[in-house]
Amino acid sequence: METNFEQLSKTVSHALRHEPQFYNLELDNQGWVLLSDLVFALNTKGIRVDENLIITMIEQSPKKRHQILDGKIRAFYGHSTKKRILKNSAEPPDFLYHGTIQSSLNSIMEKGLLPMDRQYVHLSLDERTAGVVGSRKDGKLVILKVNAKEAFLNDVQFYKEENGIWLSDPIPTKYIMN
Ligand code: HQG
Repeated sequence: METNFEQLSKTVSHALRHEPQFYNLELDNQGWVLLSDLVFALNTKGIRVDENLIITMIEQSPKKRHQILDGKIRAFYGHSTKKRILKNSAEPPDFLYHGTIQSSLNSIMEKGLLPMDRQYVHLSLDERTAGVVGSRKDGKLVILKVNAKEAFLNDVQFYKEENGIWLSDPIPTKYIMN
């Protein structure tokens, strides 16, 4: 049977970002679990995978969502677990971008950019990538320019992931340009 890699990617993200406990998994403080434990956990849920299939799924994915290192696997971003995943803080470039939709704009311009259901705000290095992120939602795309360096210099924490994605703590309105 041919593997549906998109579905497998979603399932792995579900386990590693949102509901590890559903699979009897426990993420360490950086979000890692043993790859062999993940495979075992998925098999007990009736999902027939082995380590090679997961490696192939990651390799063929157009988006870098998961990382394997030293026999462990983690999701790069997107966590919603109660226990906060630790990220490496870093000094951001002058500007970062956030793709969203028109109907969220008033709230963002009132309350700032918030992580909502996730642990961190998601930012992109360029407008094009932010456009792809924002376009996942129904509604008119809006790309916000974030005065990241200025925010950083005023104690807003930023985090750089190895796949080029930037995360941050909540961004107050004064650093957001529409
Ligand atoms: C919005 C996907 C109202 C925010 C993507 C966004 C990305 C507010 C939504 C990654 C707000 C949260 C993350 C406020 C923020 N009031 N709305 N104050 N502050 N928002 O999905 O950034 O395919 O949690 O603009 O491609 O869209 O899953 O975050 O619209 O990489 O790998 O609240 O998830 O990657 O939505 O996307 P999300 P996001 P994957």
